[in-house]
Amino acid sequence: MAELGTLESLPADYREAMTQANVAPLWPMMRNVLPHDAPRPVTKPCLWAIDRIRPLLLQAGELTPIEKAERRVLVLSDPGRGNGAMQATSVIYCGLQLLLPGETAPSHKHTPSAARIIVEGEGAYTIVEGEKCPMSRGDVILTPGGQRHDHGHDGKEPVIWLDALDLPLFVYLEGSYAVEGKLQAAANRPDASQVEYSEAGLLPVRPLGAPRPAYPLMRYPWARTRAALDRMASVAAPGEAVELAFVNPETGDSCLPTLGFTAMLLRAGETAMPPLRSASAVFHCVEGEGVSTVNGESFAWKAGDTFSTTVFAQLMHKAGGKQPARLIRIDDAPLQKKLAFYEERPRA
Ligand code: 1HN
Repeated sequence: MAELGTLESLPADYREAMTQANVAPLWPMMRNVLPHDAPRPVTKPCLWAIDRIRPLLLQAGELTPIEKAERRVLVLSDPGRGNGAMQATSVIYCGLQLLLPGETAPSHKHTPSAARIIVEGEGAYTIVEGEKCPMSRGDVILTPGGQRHDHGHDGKEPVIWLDALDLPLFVYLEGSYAVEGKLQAAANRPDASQVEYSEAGLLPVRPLGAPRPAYPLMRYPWARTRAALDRMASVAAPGEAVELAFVNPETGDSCLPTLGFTAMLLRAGETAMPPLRSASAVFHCVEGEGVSTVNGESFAWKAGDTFSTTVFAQLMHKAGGKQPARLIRIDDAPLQKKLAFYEERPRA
C-alpha cells in the first residue's frame, strides 16, 4: 500500500493558508481514523480494585456532603484517555457511587441510559418513575434514558454501587443533559416489574392494543441471576461457556438500547477464551476471584473489582481454584449491532 504524504512535506506558506481558511489536508490524517484491518483502540485496559477505591469513596463521604455532590461518585477513568476522563471505554462510563444511611440523592432524568450493579450494603433503594427498587449486592437495576430517578437509604451501613452509562456517546452527540425534579414518592406497587416478570417465558397478559412497556423489567435481582447461572452450569459441558444475557423480557432485546449486560460463571479453576469482539467491555466480579489476561496483560481480580477490555482484545479469564467466579459483563455490542458493524473473530 502506498505511503501517504505528510503534512511536513507541504510548503509552509501553503499550510499557513490552509489554517487561515479553516481547512486541513485529509491524507496525512487518514490512517489515524482509518487504520488497516482493525481499529486502533485509545482505551487502555485497567483494573479498578475495590480495596483501593473503597477507602477513597468512604473518605468522600466525610469530605463531601451529598448536598454538595448530587451524586457522590468516583469515576473509573480510562488510563488511555488520562485521569479525569469520564470514560472507562469509548462508549462506557463507569463510576463507583456511595450513599450513606439516611441520605437521598436528588431526582432527575437525563438523556443517557444507566444501569447500576450493587457492590455492597443493604437498605438503599432507587425509585425509577415511581417504582421503588431495593438494592442488594449483585442486583442490576436499570434507569433507561428519560426516566426520572432518585436514590434513598433506610439502612444502617454504607451502600456502594457501580454505575454504567452510555454517557460518552451522548456527550459526543452533544445530546447529554438532565432535568431536575422533586424527590418521588414510591408508587403503590413497589418493585412491580420484578414481580410481573418473575419467570422466564411467562409474560403478563394485557388487553388488546394496550401498549407494551418499553422497559418492562427494571431490576434483575442477583439471587435469581445466580440461581440461573448455577442451573446452567449444572448441565453445561466442562469448558462450555456459562453466560446469560440481561434482556427485555417482552422483546428479547438487550435491556438498554446501547449497552449490553451479561452474567457469566467460571467454574473453579476453569479457563475461558472468548472470541475477539468488536465491542469494548467492562467486567465486574460479583463473587469469587480469578485472573484475566487482556492482550497479554494480566489482571488479578476478586469480588467487588472492575476491569476494562479494549475492542478486539485477546482475552482469557481464569477462575481461582477454590470456588466458581461470577462476573457481570457490560459491553457496547447493542449499539454496534444497531450500527450494523458488530463482529466476532476467532482467537489467533
Ligand atoms: C447519574 O444520573 C447517576 O443517577 C450516577 O445515580 C452517575 C454520571 C453521569 C451522569 C449522570 C445517578 C452519573 C449520572
